[in-house]
Amino acid sequence: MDATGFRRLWDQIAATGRADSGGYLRFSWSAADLALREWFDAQAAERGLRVESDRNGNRYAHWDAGTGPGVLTGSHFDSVPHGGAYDGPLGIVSAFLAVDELRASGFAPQRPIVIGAFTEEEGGRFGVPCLGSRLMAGVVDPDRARALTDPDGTTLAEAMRAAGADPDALGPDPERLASFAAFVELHVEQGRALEAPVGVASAIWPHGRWRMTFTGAGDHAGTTRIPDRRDPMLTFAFAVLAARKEARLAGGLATVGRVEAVPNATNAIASQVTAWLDSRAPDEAVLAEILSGFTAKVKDRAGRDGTGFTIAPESETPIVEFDPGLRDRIAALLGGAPVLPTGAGHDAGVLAAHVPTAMLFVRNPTGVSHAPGEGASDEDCAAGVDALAAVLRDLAC
Ligand code: HGY
Ligand code: MN
Ligand code: MN
Ligand code: MN
Repeated sequence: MDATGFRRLWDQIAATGRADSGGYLRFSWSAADLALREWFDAQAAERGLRVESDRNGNRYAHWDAGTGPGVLTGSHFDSVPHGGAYDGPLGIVSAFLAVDELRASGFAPQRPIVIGAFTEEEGGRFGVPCLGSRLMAGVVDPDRARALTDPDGTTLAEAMRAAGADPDALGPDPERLASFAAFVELHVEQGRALEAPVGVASAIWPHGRWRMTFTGAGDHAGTTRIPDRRDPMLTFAFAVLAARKEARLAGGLATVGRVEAVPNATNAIASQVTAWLDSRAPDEAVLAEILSGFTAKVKDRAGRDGTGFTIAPESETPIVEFDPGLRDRIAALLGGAPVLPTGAGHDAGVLAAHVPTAMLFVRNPTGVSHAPGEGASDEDCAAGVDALAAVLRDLAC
């Protein structure tokens, strides 16, 4: 694969869902998502691949060859709000190019090769990450999923119906899982940890997201004396600082990147603040230490502020250690590619509990992700395609 060939296909979707910020607004079941699905179908048709959707809205392009369970590769199209171009789509574009490379070499797979596009991986619209793969794996309740709402109050069920999909079909899909012999997800690296063009994932850090609700007494900003206030924004501000401090002390990560205030008025003391905590750590013990220290300190502060504080998990992912045999086989196949963990969640982290799974990382020179500055060079992306083709060849013969 050469960089020009990668760029040619990459540029076909570069403008889809891009905002003035340079980031992407690719939310599941939105117009941008439907356009990307159409692009996916057109790419599949160009290659004579059989396209289908599963009951959970994940899409597949099948290279029907050989017999038995297939080798799945792919990733997701959706982004966080104003996210980067590569997180997700790189794995899908690379999969099509890897199939091209295998076919151009005359390779005849002994088992099917399937390109997959998972829906709502980021949880950027409906709040639960890896929703499509989690529904397939039976780890998210379909009724809960159907009722999930986006920031405008639209439910997943309504969004799917508007897109011509059937939300009543949502549910576990063990047959689909059993149809995969392995899953390899290629993904842009999202830290600053990969010095070589391509790396292999060893693990996904345990991580989760928690919904926090701070309650107090709404009142007038100009007439309410300080001692008379029960201001949830104050406890919220303390919580943001406490999250950072607990994480730093424990050796993990904690982020508060999303907040909603009621009534969200400049001249009114808030009556309620809702915010989300994202925390991740190298192991479960550190993550538990962050959460317990944080929760205790914020509860204590709420008591002193006269406000209410509740925290509830929205999604939690235990540590994922990828199949060491597959991991080492791939690293060796790629000439001793670096092996490294990631703090980012992926559909591969969900499927790893059901299917032998591996991840390939493509170098991200800025290390920036979930922001417009996310990037990867065409040369490294082309190297990623070559690596993916080599891995698919190895697994499908
Ligand atoms: O949030 C994550 O770790 C992933 O990008 N969904
Ligand atoms: Mn992401
Ligand atoms: Mn991703
Ligand atoms: Mn007034």
